[in-house]
Amino acid sequence: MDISDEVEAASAGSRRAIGRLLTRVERGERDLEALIHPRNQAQIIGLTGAPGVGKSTITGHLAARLARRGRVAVMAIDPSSPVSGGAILGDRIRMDSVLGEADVFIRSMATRGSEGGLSAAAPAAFRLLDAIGFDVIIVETVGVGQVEVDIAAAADTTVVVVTPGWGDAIQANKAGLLEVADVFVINKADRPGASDTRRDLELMLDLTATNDHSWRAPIVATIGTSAEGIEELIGAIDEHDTALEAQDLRGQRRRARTLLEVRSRVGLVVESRLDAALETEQISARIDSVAADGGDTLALVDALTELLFGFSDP
Ligand SMILES: Nc1nc2c(ncn2[C@@H]2O[C@H](COP(=O)(O)OP(=O)(O)O)[C@@H](O)[C@H]2O)c(=O)[nH]1
Ligand SMILES: [Mg+2]
Repeated sequence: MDISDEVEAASAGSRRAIGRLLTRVERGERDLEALIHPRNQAQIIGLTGAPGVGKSTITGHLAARLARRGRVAVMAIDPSSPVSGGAILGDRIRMDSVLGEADVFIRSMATRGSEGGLSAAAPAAFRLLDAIGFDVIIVETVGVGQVEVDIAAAADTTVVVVTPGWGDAIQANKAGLLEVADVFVINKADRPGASDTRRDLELMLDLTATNDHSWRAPIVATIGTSAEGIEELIGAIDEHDTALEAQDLRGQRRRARTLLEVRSRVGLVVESRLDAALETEQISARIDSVAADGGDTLALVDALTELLFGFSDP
């Protein structure tokens, strides 16, 4: 099957074709680019938070309900494990157990040590999924690394999931999740401490400088295991979506995704050039000499910058 047939089949709903196209996107294949025409229609929902807070369970519930409105795709991004590994398998099990009969496309992406690659591939995958007709894209990322937070933050609506318990809200704050949250979920509200966590979040929101658009992230309590609060969560996501629309901010989110992808791709090029330069005999010898005799490290940095970009920053 050539690529244009694949695009056609994917648009018609073939899971295999969608999977193949996403693999092409992950590889950064250029031929695909000319064939996909963004509709800018898909609503992208990012879910992030620490491992184990219940993101996959909630994602499954959201996907099942939103599938009544249109075509839903889920991307589960895991920072560490290879595709066959534990966390991603856990994502699938958790999602499948709540999806029921819902027709949802699920794709797992592993970082496999290439974080830059992931932050390029994820926005590109959103573009593809939008182009081939998905109405909703839910992306689950672990809210620990910068890349994972960046990807979730580039969604139209970013949902930050925390659980009750001492300091969880504070951890989320430390990880930079407070600033990127459009909606907060306190999941596992069946456990003690949910109201304390809500109070902590409210306090931190009071202290966080609000940007000029007047959205304050609502806090929704959920119980993933029984789907309690999921309708309320969808309500909060819809409200944020309406606010984005009303304030003409959807384009800004799209710009953030474009920026993330472009920056990551250029970053990858620069990195590979740098790696190659570091391995040349000349530079390698200078590193040896600076390390051994305490030469001028900054002069070496200048030399490398000159080599890579044709200028050095004095
Ligand atoms: N007690 C309780 N457990 C939950 C709740 N939601 C999810 N879990 C459980 O928490 C564990 C981790 O859930 P998972 O969705 O995989 O979390 P993720 O790592 O954030 O994706 C699983 O065993 C879930 O069944 C909840 O509301 N209450
Ligand atoms: Mg998960």
